[in-house]
Amino acid sequence: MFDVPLALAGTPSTEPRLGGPQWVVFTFDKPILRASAAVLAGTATIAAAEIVDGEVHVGLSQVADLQWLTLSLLDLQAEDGGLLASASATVGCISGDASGDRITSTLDVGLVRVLAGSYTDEECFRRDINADGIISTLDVGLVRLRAGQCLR
Ligand SMILES: [Ca+2]
Repeated sequence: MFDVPLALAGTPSTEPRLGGPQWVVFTFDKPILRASAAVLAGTATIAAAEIVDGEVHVGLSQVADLQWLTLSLLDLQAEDGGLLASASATVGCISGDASGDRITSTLDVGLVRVLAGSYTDEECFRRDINADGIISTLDVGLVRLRAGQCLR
C-alpha cells in the first residue's frame, strides 16, 4: 500500500482512493508507548489504534466521502515517560481526486486514463482509485462517475 503524506500546516492533503484513508500513521520525534485515538471532526469509525515501532497507527472504517476528517490522539505517552496532551491531523476525503486539487473533474479522468494498464507505484498510486494495484478502465470509470465534486 502507498501512503499519502499529511500536511501539518496549510491545506490538508487529500485521499483519492475509495473508502478514504484506511490507516493514518502518526510519527513523533520520540517513540510512543501508548495513545488513544478519537475522531475530532468528520465521519469515520476508529477500528484500531496500535503502537508499531514507536509510531501510532490508527485504523479507520466507514469513512464518509467528501469530507475533511480530523483525527486526534489523546493521552500520549512517550517511551521515555514524556507526556503530550493531544495531537491531531486532518485529511481530505474525496475519492477520484487523482490530481489532489480537491476537485474531481475531467482532468482527473485524463490523468487516470493516460496510465491505464500500468501497475501502481509510488509515483502514480493516486490514480489507482480502487487500490487494486493496477490502473485500469475500472479506475477511469470510477473517476468519471465522481467528476464534478468539490471539497471546500
Ligand atoms: Ca485500480
